[in-house]
Amino acid sequence: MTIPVGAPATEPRPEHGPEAQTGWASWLVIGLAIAAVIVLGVTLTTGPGTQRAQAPAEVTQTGETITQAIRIDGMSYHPNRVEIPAGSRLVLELVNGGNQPHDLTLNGFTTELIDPGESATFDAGVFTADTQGWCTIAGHRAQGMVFNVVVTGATDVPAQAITPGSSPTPETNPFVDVPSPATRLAAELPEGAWYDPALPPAPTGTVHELAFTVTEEIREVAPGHQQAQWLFNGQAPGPTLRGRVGDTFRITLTNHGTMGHSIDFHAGEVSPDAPMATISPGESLVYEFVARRWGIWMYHCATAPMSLHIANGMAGAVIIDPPAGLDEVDHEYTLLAHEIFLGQRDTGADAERVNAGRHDLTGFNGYPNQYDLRPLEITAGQRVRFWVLNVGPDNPLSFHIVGAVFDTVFSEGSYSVRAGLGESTGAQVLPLLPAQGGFVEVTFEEPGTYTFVNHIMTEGERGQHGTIIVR
Ligand SMILES: [Cu+2]
Repeated sequence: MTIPVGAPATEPRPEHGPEAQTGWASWLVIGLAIAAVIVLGVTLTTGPGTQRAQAPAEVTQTGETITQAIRIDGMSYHPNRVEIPAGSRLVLELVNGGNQPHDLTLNGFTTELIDPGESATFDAGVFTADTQGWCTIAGHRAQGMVFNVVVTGATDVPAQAITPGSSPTPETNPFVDVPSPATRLAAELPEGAWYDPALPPAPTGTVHELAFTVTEEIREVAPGHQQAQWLFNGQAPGPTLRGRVGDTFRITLTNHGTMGHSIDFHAGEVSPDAPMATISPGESLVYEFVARRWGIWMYHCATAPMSLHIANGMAGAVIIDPPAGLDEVDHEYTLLAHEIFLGQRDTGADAERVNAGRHDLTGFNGYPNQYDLRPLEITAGQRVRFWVLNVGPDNPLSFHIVGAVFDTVFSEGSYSVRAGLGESTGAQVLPLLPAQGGFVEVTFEEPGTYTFVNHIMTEGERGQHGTIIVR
């Protein structure tokens, strides 16, 4: 199917909008003396930051139309550059050979969303200066998805800078004042931000049928700052799933967002091609896997750039119990560690900052310091298992509880220390790279205020820090 995009080529688009059309007509009638005034007027009404070409006096429209076939593959246009004579019109025949929807904004015009396998004819208008276009889907420009039009034969055209996809990485966040630790600890946890860390037992039954719906919504991600998040079932992290070795998980993923999304369950051992495919808005797929191995496993959106989709909230945990069950404890909690990238309200995590690995805050379960604002509460003498998963997207976690020693540590398939084996040893941290997970067990013998932190201290100070009150 071909989507016609933009004005038909037989009805040439104005180069600069209506005011510029007036400019050209006046120019022809009134002559060179007045032209300078009109050019000035066009410049003023076009405004700063526009991608439209300015009208140099030396270039007239050649009337030529250049048609170029462009294939979209991965995060690039092939070719990603075209040379055309100054004053000619460019029509692009775009074919999306990739696995997710894309578009192209160029010269002040933008295509509709082009789904995988679809094509579009795009009249990008007349060019008098070098111009850069890009895909407007979140994060794609930062990944280098740009298209350059280079004009030839223009004289005395001021070299219009081809706007790069990224500006120099700022030292401070240009979009928001990042709340300080003092501000964060004095804040109230907003309604709806609380993520209950208590982990219920696995539900009965051996087949777990679940619906996962993707939405894009504005949420408070740090005190005083709301921004777009991309969510599985309206929450970040996504729902924690639990079952036993041998159970079947059948997840129906439906995309109610505005861009392509997908899901990848690390607990599954399946060919990625079909179940992990990116689906367009409005589409669904079924992802089925048998959990053959126990532990805590990450799942996440696998649509590029994955860093941005994970940074915007698209990650969660699957917990699989061993066939013989786990040791008895009084409480089980789940803590997912992650970075937080602040950005503009409507776009969410800033793609440039994610690409540069420049996070502003960190958190457990979606919000910085949330278990300082609403601590975990247990009774002295109780034994607790903390399941911990680092969903990143990028940075390591050194999970530590101040005042406690872990007598049991399980990570990535094996116990390193285990209570009851008669060894007088223990562990002080559970270290986890992104996508690694495990659990620790600890008995809190004495009342007090304990804290759990990322012992990579600056990361703990950015929000991976919480409180356990033992009474
Ligand atoms: Cu996604």
